Amino acid sequence: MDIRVLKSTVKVLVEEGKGILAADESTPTIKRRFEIIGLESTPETNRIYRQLLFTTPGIEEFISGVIMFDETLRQKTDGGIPFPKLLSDRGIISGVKVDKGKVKIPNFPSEEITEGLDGLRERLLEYKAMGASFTKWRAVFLIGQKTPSAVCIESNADLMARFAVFSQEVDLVPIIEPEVLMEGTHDITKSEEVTYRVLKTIFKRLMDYKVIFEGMLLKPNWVHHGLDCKNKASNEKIAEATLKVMKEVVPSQVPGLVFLSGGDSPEESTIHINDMNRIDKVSWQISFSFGRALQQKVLQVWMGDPSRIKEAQKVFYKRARRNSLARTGQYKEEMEAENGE
Ligand code: 5MM
Repeated sequence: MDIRVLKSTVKVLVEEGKGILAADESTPTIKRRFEIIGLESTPETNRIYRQLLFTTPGIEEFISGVIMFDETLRQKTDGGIPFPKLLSDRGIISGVKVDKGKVKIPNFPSEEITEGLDGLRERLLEYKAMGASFTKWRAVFLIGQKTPSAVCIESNADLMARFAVFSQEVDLVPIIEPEVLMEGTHDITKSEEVTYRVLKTIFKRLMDYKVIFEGMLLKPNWVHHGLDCKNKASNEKIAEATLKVMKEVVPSQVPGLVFLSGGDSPEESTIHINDMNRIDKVSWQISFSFGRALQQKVLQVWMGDPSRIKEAQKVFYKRARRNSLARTGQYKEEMEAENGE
């Protein structure tokens, strides 16, 4: 392991004014996203869509890295350029989701653990040879009457720590994504308590495995009321509560927090990043690694129609730019007005 390689990758990923595009939807997830726009997901339609994103003019100003799914990392542009090469030629680094998805835990209804350690060492070497510099592993935690359970949190923490050490062993920066889901009726206080518990357990396990904090990134959820909660928290409260938990649990050596959007709207997601960057000076960079919040409007404009690719790319460029401004607290909601830039 070469810590200098890990540090230099991290430095690029959290460069000021830039964030990560999460385009690593697995086969079932991209199928669901395409269903909304009435499009069938096939390896070819998936490729055309990812090409739309990756060839958007100017995004390298705002996007430092792209997380891909295994299928995408192996795909090429119409002109035969492998996606990792296309991106690196534009100064964007490639990452890959290496977990193999979630499975139900017997005896723990509604809880899941993430799989993917079998054969991981070999896959990591292959991904690295294909041009990946970083990796990602996601685990989910559902808030309910009795969840998340200690078994769910502890087993996922252990798996994540092992994923992280295997990645660092071959100089790939691990992004650890423990997502406390927004689904549910819980209020923001419950989300704060659960997010704290989950992250505390994970960082303890990362420390046990001697994960190098300087060579990893955390991809957390924000502390947020449940989607079906009647008592909705304000954006200010969400930013404050999120920073409070992060300060309590995230070691200062971790270079950056690259937030997921978790189903919040693109605008709200940008506001949360902006607010957190305005509240306080903190030791880590506060950035984004959005899937839906960067892509939702792009899909709605594109609709699978080749004649709408340029228009969809303009939408992607604007969304990426607004998130870039949020990295330094310079985003303003007025920018959302049609001609607001
Ligand atoms: C883009 O979706 C990623 C992969 O999810 P699946 O394994 O369910 O297909 C996901 O990990 C994503 O990177 C994060 O959830 C962030 O995306 P959002 O939409 O929450 O910003």
